[in-house]
Amino acid sequence: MQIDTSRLESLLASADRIALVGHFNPDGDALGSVTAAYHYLKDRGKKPRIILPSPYPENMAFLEPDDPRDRMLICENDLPGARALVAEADLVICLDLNRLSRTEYLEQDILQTRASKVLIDHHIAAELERFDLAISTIGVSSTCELLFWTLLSLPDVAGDPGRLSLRCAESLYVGMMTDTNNFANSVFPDTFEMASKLIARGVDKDGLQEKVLSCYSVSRTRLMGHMVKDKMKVVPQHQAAYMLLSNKEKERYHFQPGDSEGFVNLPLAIRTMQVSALFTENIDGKYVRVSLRSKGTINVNKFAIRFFNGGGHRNAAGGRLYMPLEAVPAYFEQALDNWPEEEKFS
Ligand SMILES: [Mn+2]
Repeated sequence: MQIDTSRLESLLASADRIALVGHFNPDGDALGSVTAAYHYLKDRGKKPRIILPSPYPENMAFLEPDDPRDRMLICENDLPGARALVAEADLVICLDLNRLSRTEYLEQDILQTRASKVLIDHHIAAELERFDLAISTIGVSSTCELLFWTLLSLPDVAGDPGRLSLRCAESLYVGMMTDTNNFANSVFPDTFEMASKLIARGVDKDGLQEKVLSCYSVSRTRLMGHMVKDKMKVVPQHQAAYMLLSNKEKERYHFQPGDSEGFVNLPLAIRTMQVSALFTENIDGKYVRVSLRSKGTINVNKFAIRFFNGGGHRNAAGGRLYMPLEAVPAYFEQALDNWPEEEKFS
């Protein structure tokens, strides 16, 4: 995949301090893309800093930059510090987010800064008009894949993955591996080509898999069992299943960020299920986080837009509900009943 990077190259050439911004509740792709960009820019002699709205899962800590002064800055721990980094930056690069509101705290800061703004993202309906440059397509597995092809297209890398540091290559691999659920979803021919090039570059695929995917605690595994056995509700007439995760349960199972990763996919392993939903009470109890998954041609992106104040991809989307967790089952089952056929299969 060739990407026109002439504009990006000129923005990078004239920038020194570069803020790399990921989304709220950062996942492997958000973390992989901000850290890969960090390593590339650092190796190029720039001063990049990573800003994340909220903490990342513990198993991703190995992605932290080695230089302690460059540790990822978490808005929820230091919002003034995050705002200062955005204000001082010559260039702001947002990765793996389609709307500035997904930074939760920094939308106004990013809009108001005089710095140039770049978006690199693979979600539907990105806010292209809010950026000076947007590298945005849904025809890739992940932001990390898009970033990989972008880096390869830059003049100094010139198509040679050997010119990316191993840390950069590892970060790219992690984001692609997690967003595709280890090559299960949204995989394109280019995705395998990327994986092949990164492995040839020296990425230890098995090591990363073990670090990132086989990393759970006993209590997380028990929570997963509890969700499937006691919480999964099946709606047979819609070939749908859903689960609710409350703050009380999170407490009982010593919940850590990232622990519910993958729960929403579990019901789709059932032959007859086409749609799955996970509803998670937010820590402050102010809203319910919605995760939606589907098989094949069923489009949960439009479902998320219409009923759940969100969006995403055809087979994976998310959103929020501003109602008590107890009210969600009735709301969700009604939404299934009212889901317009032409949107469901669009
Ligand atoms: Mn992603």
